[in-house]
Amino acid sequence: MSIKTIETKPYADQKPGTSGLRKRVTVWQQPNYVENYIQSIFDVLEDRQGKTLVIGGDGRFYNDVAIQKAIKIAAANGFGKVMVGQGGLLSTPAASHLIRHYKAFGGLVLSASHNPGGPDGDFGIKYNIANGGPAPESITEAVFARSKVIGAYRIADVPDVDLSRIGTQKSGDMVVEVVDPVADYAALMETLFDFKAISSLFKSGFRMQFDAMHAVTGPYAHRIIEDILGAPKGTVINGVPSPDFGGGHPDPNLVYAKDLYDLLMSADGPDFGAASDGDGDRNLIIGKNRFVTPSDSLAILAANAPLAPAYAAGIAGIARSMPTSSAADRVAEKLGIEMHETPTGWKFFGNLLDAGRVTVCGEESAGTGSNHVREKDGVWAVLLWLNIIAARKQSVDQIVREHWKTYGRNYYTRHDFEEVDAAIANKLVDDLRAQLPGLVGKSFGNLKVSYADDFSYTDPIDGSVSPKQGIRIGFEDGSRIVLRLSGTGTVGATLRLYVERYEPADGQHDLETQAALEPLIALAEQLAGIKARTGRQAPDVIT
Ligand code: VG1
Ligand code: CO
Repeated sequence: MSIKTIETKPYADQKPGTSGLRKRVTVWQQPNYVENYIQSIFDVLEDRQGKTLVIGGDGRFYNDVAIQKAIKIAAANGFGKVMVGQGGLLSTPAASHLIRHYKAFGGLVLSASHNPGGPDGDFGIKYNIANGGPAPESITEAVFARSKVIGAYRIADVPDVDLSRIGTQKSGDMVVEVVDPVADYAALMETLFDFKAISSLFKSGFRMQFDAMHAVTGPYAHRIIEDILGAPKGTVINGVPSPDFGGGHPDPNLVYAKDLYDLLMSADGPDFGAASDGDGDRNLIIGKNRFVTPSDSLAILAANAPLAPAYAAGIAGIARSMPTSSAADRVAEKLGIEMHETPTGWKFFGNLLDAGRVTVCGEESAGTGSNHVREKDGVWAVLLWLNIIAARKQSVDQIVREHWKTYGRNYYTRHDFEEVDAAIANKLVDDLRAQLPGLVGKSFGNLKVSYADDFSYTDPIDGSVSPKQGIRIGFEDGSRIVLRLSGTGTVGATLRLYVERYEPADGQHDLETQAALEPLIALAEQLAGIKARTGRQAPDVIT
């Protein structure tokens, strides 16, 4: 095999964010941009010689170009084998499963997840380690450091691999195995859930709509929900992955999946609605006349997990990202199990899952998952909901209401201000941080501040410290205001404001969410001045 060493100049901006490196496609199209980044990853990985690497992506624009480069660079860097999804496709959780199942060394996930695609959209690359999870900060920081000084990359001078053909080929001396992206993942799901009970549910006339948003979960949902579980054809819509997600925005929230929401709120709508994001790790759950907030979904899934065979013996603990509501904390308290609050991003759950300290994890951004893989998993969450509905023989609305009657309700919302001037956003956060010491003990109306800090996380397993993970202002009644900057945006800065208020089990559970949180939203504006400083009238997205 002929291996070329190509001289290159470093780029200064290859700093991975919350979940890998995400940039506009036009940035990735610069000379050697992809090559530099992948070589920087490989440069910090010792012992890769002869090992197996999993590669797959969400099928977005540039996936096909980047994947061929990745294969040739892997061949030139001594990997023994690359396992890649047919057509270059693998959902993020399926990639995580393949890495674990075949004991691969790691994997490259080509995705910008919920960000829009197409030639003017975003592309991204993320490295996952041998446990199947996103690389921890120690690795992502080393990759960034390497990318700033890289002087050359190695690439095999070989033809492209035919990714349409399942089976084994060669890229130079390296074996390339093209696999069915769905088969192993579907088999895993079958071991976790009561497929018989879910099939019977569909046979009894239960109606569902799954919106794959023209993204990667289409093939997974068609195979598992329609072919294996027997839901009628047409249950899955927008099920063919397209490079620009059909021109849409593959973020399953009430703004971009509004059609699904409207359908579920209509008189003759189905019983259950779900959607997933670009790379298949997020989920949206909507029952007939009942939207389930992701934070509530985490709590409900954790409380009911033992109804699914995989978790019948109970769960060891729960972890949630810091901005996620504390609904799950109340479940953990009742069950007497461990509860962990981690920074935003799935990489912080890996150690807790590996150590068996937690079984179920979740984020307010519509990510839930368990110890079956090391990523959040959209289809998994949908199947667990179906399993719970089949076992409890109740509607989503009934399940949610009973949950609130047992644990109380955490009213919760997130307001996103996107593409804000980065200097203004940073100053705003700095100024709020400076106010924090003076806030503790202060009262605003009937809200008394019990703590105010910039969240710092010490990993209980490896002791690593991640400071400055977002500002938290907690009140004595359990209410909370959180403000942080997004680490996945690609233009300017995105400010995320998270607001939460607790209403006890015998309290008011039927208030409209924004109205219930209005005093806290107003207080956040008084303290941080987002609208005043950015000139924005309203958030771009409310979830
Ligand atoms: C967002 C979410 C976070 C999630 C991350 C990756 O990060 O808030 O919860 O883990 O996206 O999700 P940020 O830094 O923009 O707030 V995915 O589905 O885009 O990989
Ligand atoms: Co995603």
